[in-house]
Amino acid sequence: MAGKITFTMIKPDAVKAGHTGAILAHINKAGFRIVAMKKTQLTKAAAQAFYSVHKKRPFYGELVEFMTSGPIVAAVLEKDNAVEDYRKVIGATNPKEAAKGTIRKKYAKSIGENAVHGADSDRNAKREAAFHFSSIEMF
Ligand code: 3AN
Repeated sequence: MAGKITFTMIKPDAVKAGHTGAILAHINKAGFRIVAMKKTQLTKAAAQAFYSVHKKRPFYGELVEFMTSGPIVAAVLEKDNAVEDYRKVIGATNPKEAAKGTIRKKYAKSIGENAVHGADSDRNAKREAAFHFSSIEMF
């Protein structure tokens, strides 16, 4: 059975551009409950560890650089079928290919600076939530 939890980050481009409030409203309207949330800035070591699955990809260095370039908003979200449904809400990785009305279509600039992160599996959602929040920070 699909899990009820997913993990998201509003990335530095969207935070810098002032889209945090609109993106959180979009998330709420799509039926997600915020279980945990914080504004923070990733250190280089934290970003490298968070994206370690992408270590061999050509964009890894660029991704770590970008994700540490300014504050992010990290959040754990709850809804039935959370991971899959949230991937639909955010849209394709490349905003040019993202469906109309999705967060990335509305707020993302490019494939690298794409406004939000969404976990891609239940296992990663749990890992990523635990990376940013302790059990007493989730409600
Ligand atoms: P998604 O975030 O849609 O799950 P992934 O897991 O393939 O996409 O990529 C993780 C992150 O790496 C993306 N959110 C994006 O910021 C960055 N990224 C992916 N592909 C590229 C690319 N071709 N060039 C630059 N950055 C990329």
